[in-house]
Amino acid sequence: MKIDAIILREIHMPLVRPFQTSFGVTRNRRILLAEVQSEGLTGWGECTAGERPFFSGESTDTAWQVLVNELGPMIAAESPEHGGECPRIFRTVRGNPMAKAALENAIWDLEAQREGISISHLLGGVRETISCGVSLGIQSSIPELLEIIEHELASGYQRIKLKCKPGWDVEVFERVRNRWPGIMLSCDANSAYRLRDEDHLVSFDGFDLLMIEQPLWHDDFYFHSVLQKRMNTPICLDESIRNRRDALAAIEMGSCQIINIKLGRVGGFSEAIAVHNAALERGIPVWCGGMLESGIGRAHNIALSTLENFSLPGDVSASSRYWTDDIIEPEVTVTSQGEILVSDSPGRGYEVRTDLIDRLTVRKETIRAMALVA
Ligand code: OSB
Ligand code: MG
Repeated sequence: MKIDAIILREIHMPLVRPFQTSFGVTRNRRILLAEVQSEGLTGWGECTAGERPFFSGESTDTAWQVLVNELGPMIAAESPEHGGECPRIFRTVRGNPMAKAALENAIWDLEAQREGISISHLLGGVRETISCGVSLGIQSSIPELLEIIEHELASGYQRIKLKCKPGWDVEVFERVRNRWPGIMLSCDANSAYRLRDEDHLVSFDGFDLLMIEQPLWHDDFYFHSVLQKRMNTPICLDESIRNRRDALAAIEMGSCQIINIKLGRVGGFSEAIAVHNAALERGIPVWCGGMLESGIGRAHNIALSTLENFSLPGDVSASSRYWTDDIIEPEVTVTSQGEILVSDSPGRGYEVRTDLIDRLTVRKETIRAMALVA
């Protein structure tokens, strides 16, 4: 499969409403897209790095530098046949998984189109529908949060995840549980707590939470294992799990009972499948996390979520919760049962609105293989 050109773009997309986590507020996304052209086909990938290096060490700007100077030229030179070859091609570049995933996932999209099957089928997916939950940011008041939850439940979403931090936790859970005793409810701290908060975290056990996501340090396994021994609520790791070896270490140490898989955080589909399989073999359920993606990243998240062990509702939700105008057609929609119907058309299953992307683009770079001098 000859790669004719790689086109990298940065697009700016304002969120419908601000999204607040324990580490900050996002109002406007700066998203990098990778378009890979090969023999008349076009694969697309999205880089899920944040605008600032708060979720992980990557940001839109670091990813741009690494894609333009390192990873793009590597793919142009090697013209991989399969998305699964990318980790080998990228092996000399350490870290930078979100930058790597943007290109690797575009190659999987191309490969699926060449084979005439969906990315889901190429990955070995087994689901025709996926179960959806929502991740709700920190709000300025509890009544505002309750109103949002009411709306999301009425839309059909199967699970509500609340972003939390010290000062926005037990009182919130109490009010939500009083109103909705039976809903599937979880929380995500994005590393907002420390060991001195142990007794406070153990008190979360009173709210029948499906899980608590990443309560402690972003790079920790050991202290999560200590905390898990004291808590009944299952711990789910997000930030800590960068690859299959991390998943094995976390499971073996008892640091978590559930794993959140994000394509960008683990470096693309190959490693996501490896983490999925490691968890499956050890009886640990997984679900697909989100990073405020545009439609391209969303389409890839949907394909990943069709693998067997994605047995809990994920954070993959409707385009309209984030964007007035998504860059794919049709946009992602969720049924009144809280499910996304998986497209079986070749590749990512959604058309890309290149006209809209052109209007949103603020920088663009084209990379081709160096012409051989005769
Ligand atoms: O930890 O899951 C997270 C968004 C940005 C950074 C980290 C996280 C999130 C979310 C959003 O929870 C989930 C979504 O995209 O809907
Ligand atoms: Mg998380």
